[in-house]
Amino acid sequence: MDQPLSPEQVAQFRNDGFLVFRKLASAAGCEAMLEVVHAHLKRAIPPVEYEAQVGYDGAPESLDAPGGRTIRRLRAAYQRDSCFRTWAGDERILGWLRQLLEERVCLTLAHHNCVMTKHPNFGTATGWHRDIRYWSFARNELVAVWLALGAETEENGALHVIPGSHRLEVGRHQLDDLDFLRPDVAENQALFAQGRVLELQQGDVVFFHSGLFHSAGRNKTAAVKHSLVFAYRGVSNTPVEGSRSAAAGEITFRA
Ligand SMILES: O=C(O)CCC(=O)C(=O)O
Repeated sequence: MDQPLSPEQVAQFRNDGFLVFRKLASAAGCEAMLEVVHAHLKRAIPPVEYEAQVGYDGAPESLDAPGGRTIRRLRAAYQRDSCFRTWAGDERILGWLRQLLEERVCLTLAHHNCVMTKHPNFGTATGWHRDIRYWSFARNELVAVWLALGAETEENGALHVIPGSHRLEVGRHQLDDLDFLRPDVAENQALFAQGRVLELQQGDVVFFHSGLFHSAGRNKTAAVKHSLVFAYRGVSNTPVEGSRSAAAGEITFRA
């Protein structure tokens, strides 16, 4: 590990549920990854997820509807190319995750493990949610590592987070059928008011807790936004047997 997280950074993560690292990846590294991303998007190299399959509000109705084949995620990023594997195994990231999770870490191949794209026009917004909602592990203690391959701004659909919301208890009545926070519930409106946008530049990274409520808007610019996202867990935080979280396996790292 280059430099361990300071006690202040560890305390900030525990309190806020996220940490931002500026310029962690080099411009050259991001551009090399973008080259691979563009080639895979162009040929729609599987596995991919289309906007029509995400099914969020405003998404095209079917694959054959206008915009239906807009790619939302290049799945299985780890398996796609060595540039993504090298990033996923970056010693600085693993060291910091080890500090936060207080044990050796592994990367779960079942969740995130993708290049998220947000296209103009057909790229849909994502409501306020916790990643853990569809994940099944012994504990709600995973960390997503989100790398901005280009600038992420309010305009092109940057992440929004509610600081500290990984520590909140929310009632069933606050959530809709897909476990998004319901916009029509007064308690939620008070939460939304605490949301803040995480504007990122190329190479910036966000670590965020699997219980953190986050959302993202539409892309109102003319250029596609690309982010590489992996999820990590402590080795003792095993997936529930038979669940989707257990289905794809994991990558364990030395030390
Ligand atoms: O870029 C977005 O719309 C948000 C993606 C996200 O939060 C997720 O897939 O968990």
